[in-house]
Amino acid sequence: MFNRRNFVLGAGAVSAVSAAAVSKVAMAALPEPVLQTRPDTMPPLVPTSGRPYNPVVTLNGWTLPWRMNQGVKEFHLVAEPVVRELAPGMKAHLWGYNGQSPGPTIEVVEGDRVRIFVTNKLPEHTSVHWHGQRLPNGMDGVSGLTQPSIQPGKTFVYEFVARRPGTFMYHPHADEMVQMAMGMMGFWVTHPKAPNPLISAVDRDFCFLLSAYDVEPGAATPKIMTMTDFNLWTWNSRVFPGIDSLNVRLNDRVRIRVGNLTMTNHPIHLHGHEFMVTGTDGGPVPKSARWPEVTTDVAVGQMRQIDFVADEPGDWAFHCHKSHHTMNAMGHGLPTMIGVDSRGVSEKISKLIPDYMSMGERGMAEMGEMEMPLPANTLPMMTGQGPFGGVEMGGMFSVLKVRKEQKPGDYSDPGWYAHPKGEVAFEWDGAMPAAKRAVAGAESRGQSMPTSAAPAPTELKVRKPNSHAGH
Ligand SMILES: [Cu+2]
Repeated sequence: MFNRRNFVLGAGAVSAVSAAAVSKVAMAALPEPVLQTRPDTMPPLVPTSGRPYNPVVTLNGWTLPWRMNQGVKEFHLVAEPVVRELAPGMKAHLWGYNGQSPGPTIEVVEGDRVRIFVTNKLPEHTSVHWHGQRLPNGMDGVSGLTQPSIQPGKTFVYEFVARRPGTFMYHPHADEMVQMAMGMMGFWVTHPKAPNPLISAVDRDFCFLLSAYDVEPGAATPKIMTMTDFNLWTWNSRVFPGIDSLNVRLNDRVRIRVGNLTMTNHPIHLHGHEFMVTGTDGGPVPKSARWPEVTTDVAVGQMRQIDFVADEPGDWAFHCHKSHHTMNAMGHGLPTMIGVDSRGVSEKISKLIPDYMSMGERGMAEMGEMEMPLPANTLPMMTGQGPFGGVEMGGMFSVLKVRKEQKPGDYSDPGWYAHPKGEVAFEWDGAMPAAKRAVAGAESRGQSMPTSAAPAPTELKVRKPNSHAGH
């Protein structure tokens, strides 16, 4: 059983400011800022004050504890530079909130009066926009338009009633391109105060934000002027294999909430199950407007809430379907080498450079198999070891682990799925019949109309994949 105290103590790395600072902060009537230094998925923060609700689990993240002050939920966000581990082997110098990028998830209940103190420890001004919320115009956080920006060293107060339940996010509305490229964002969930016909109860409720960075191999700070050509595609500022799996119990009703703060859309795809999009940042989707999907596109600035029953045991891939978003940096600028005969070239170059390898002749999978020398603080482009070998992924990829044995409330990783006998694809070792080829000369075959003049015969000469010689 987790309560707030257990959460704070049990998490270990959650650190409040020192005792001396606490008393100073208390005198100033500010809630003490709670910081998180680890990138692990923290257990759900079960509420111990205010209306009860079923808390969310933030993938590789955590929920911000609050202080109840005369019926108002008070939170303290600190905008500051942070060091975020994107995956073991790579740390990025980002901007975030309370020690991490993304910032902590804020969870409240419909009808709650919420007061958020925002302290700016960045080198430039900022503001916080509460994406999707109904609130007084002056609390909307658009610097210059609805408030003066929060200067470095200053603390601003936002206060409003969380009027509608749903899935929201927060992010700066000041020097936005830079501050979001640096990782400033966080999740917000407003739980319904009473049973809502369009918001069904679930057993597990996960959330994460999509963000993208452009970090040169070997560097640690994102390039802030990048507009579209990002090279690290993250879920909550983590990339595969650094993204935790989503671990559930067989037949759990599962909800996953996704918000997109990158500069492109992401078709989020789940294997083995169909889901319904049950909500957006605009609210719950009417039942008549829901249909089953296995992929849902999350456009820029959008949020999607998907619901499904996890009734198929196994390790199910869950990822963005843009294949270059399931890769890490290093992928750019390499020519396509499939089918190119570079045997002689490799030999000649390796006389001069003994370690030379020509890459990509048989596809790119070999890049996942081989340990190429990389600059320090750089992740392999495609990596990850599964129970059957290399997974050859990066970026926006994780695994939904559905297990009969997973205990209610247990979010720990159960390890790899033990497949029932005879349920794994296997190599055919019987006879191979000769392939039947199409008859040449039938000019209308495979097209709707005959060509007016017979095309000149052409043949593309491609060297077939053969041995791995030379690698
Ligand atoms: Cu994507």
